[in-house]
Amino acid sequence: MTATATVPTNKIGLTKQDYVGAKSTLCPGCGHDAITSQVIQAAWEMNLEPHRVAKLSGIGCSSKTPTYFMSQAWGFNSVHGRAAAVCTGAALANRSLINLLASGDGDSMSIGMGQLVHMIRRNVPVVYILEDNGVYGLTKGQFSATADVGSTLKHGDVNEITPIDPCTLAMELGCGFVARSFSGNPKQLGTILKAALAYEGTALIDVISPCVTFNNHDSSTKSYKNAKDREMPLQELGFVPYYDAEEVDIEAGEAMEVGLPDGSRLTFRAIDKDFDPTDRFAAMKAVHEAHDRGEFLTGILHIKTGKPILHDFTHTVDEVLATIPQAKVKPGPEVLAECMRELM
Ligand SMILES: Cc1ncc(C[n+]2csc(CCOP(=O)(O)OP(=O)(O)O)c2C)c(N)n1
Ligand code: SF4
Repeated sequence: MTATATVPTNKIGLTKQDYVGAKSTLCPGCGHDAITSQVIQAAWEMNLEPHRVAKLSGIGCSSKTPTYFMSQAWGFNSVHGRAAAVCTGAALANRSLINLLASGDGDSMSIGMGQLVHMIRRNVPVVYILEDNGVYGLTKGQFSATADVGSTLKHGDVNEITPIDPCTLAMELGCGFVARSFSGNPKQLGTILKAALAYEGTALIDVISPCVTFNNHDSSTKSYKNAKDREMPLQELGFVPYYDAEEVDIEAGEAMEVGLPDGSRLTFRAIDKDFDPTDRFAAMKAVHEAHDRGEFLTGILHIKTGKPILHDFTHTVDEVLATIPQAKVKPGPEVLAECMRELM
């Protein structure tokens, strides 16, 4: 007789399969699908309740990502560049939602830039995954605003325009969780995603995610080969989830530890000993300097906990807005008449 294999479940009794979405229709080998796998793994390990998750996106190959994870979560595939605004609205309407947003460098850094910067200023609670391939994949591979100077398109066009770095931009705006990873580095990406889920406020993760169809040739700085050669991890990251945080001792040594709002703990064993992720200005400088050397730093670039978030600024109520009775939110005719009298 053969023993029946039991499928592992997480703390809320769900299997990893419960976090999977529809089958991907992206090109085989697209970096975005490697990111989806890590989102599924992190959501499962972090015991997310699917009915509490809002998946938001704009338009682009990257913006299809939410379709490929957590079928049972709420999804809103908005128009190009508007995911941040829709997410801000969702957060205001229901503060118990866990917001997961997937966007592209085209979606975020051009048409959606205004939305993104105001989302960061307001510190909207969201894990913002920016799937960065340096091109507009969906519309056949034109340069995006993150393309490096000197990087070429498949047919030889050279980008001459200075790129925008989403991470230094986010740090400039005061974002308290800024990370960069590479879709070819699943271990690091998975840890960063779990830490972002344990964070409160906007967590921006820029993930270099090669477009195998339009931007994976040797003279592109965002090809798999170039990204592998140029990636410089800053730290060996460790994550102790909230449910183990009491029991697990952090190894003594050079590891720095940051407590996260949900009780989880993030540890950093520095590879670059001079790098301090709590010092935002030093982090911005280090990112720029690495870029000038032709490298890109990965890991947690900046972290600051305890910052006020959207709900502190706007004094949102705990109740889900849609459940508040009309009589409580709609001023009656007397209030309206009083307003009119004041205006006369
Ligand atoms: C208002 C509007 N303008 C332009 C487009 C065309 N468009 C669709 S996706 C896209 C860019 C996609 O690039 P990116 O966000 O980097 O995602 P990727 O496909 O590379 O993952 C553009 C310009 C559109 N859909 N809507
Ligand atoms: S075109 Fe590029 S970004 Fe779009 S699915 Fe294909 S490989 Fe991915």
